[in-house]
Amino acid sequence: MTHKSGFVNIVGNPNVGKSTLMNVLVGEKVSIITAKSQTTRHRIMGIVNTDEMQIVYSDTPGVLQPNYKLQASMLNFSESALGDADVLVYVTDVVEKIDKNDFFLAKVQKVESPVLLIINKIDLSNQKELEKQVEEWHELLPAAEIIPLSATNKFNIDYLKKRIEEQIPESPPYFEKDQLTDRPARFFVTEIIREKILLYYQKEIPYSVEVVVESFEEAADIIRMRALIIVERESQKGIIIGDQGKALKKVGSMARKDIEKFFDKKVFLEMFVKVEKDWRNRDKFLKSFGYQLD
Ligand SMILES: Nc1nc2c(ncn2[C@@H]2O[C@H](COP(=O)(O)OP(=O)(O)OP(=O)(O)O)[C@@H](O)[C@H]2O)c(=O)[nH]1
Ligand SMILES: [Mg+2]
Repeated sequence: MTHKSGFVNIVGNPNVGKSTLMNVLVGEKVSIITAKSQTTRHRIMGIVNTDEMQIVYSDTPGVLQPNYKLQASMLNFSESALGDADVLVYVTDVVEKIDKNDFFLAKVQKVESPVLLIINKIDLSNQKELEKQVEEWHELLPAAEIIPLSATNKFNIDYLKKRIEEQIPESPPYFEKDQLTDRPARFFVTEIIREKILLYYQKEIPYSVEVVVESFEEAADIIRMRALIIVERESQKGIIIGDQGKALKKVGSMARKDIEKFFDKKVFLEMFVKVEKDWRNRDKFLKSFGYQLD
């Protein structure tokens, strides 16, 4: 029996639904999803295994023009995903402007692997509008197969899966057959906490935050963990903690519930806030948080 294995890399502008699609394709919540753009900051792999096939999906940050080093690293993750894809999944949606970030689209036009162009969120559109968009995209990426779908409504997902599977090359598996992701458990703890921060705080706050898990101890009936929320300025620390610590307590309790679901175990979560001035531009911090620099 021949075995197929390959990398399916999901790229596109912020907020078009890349992570939503990734989770639907993998069948697990590997990536966090919020209505705010720049939710995803890393390249995250989600692996789907059957006896005959292993598909390694990569979710990536939304494409942006970097204003600080953290964003430059986010763009690096997206660009790296253009180079090693067996199948490239370029996601757009029915509301974004077609020429947004055309510097990245120019790179997609040069990719040699097959490209599936997903027009997501068709639940927000109508037949006439969609037909017009399909035509416009076809002009821009003539070699790509265009697949309109709705990730949240799971509409047309089976067809996308079929087209992906058909284009996965023959190869031995790249990862162990029982592996679901390339990330350790702690990574998902930081992401769940960051998701709650994105949901709870306004404006610049979520973008100035990094989360680090300092300790993670698993006992028979409980996992004890200590997380550090890193901010750029003293004033942000005050906002994160909130009046009498109420804000931090609320975020901690929302995060704990989801972490318990994730591990299917009781969790004790302690959270602290620390200021590391201008960390988003400092190599030392970025490296230690797992961001690649040039
Ligand atoms: N109406 C509708 N909303 C969707 C659909 N797919 C995703 N969304 C919403 O779009 C928003 C962004 O979704 P994400 O999956 O986080 O988007 P992303 O492309 O990963 O965003 P970044 O990581 O910030 O680049 C969320 O509020 C989703 O619920 C869809 O098919 N229809
Ligand atoms: Mg995302």
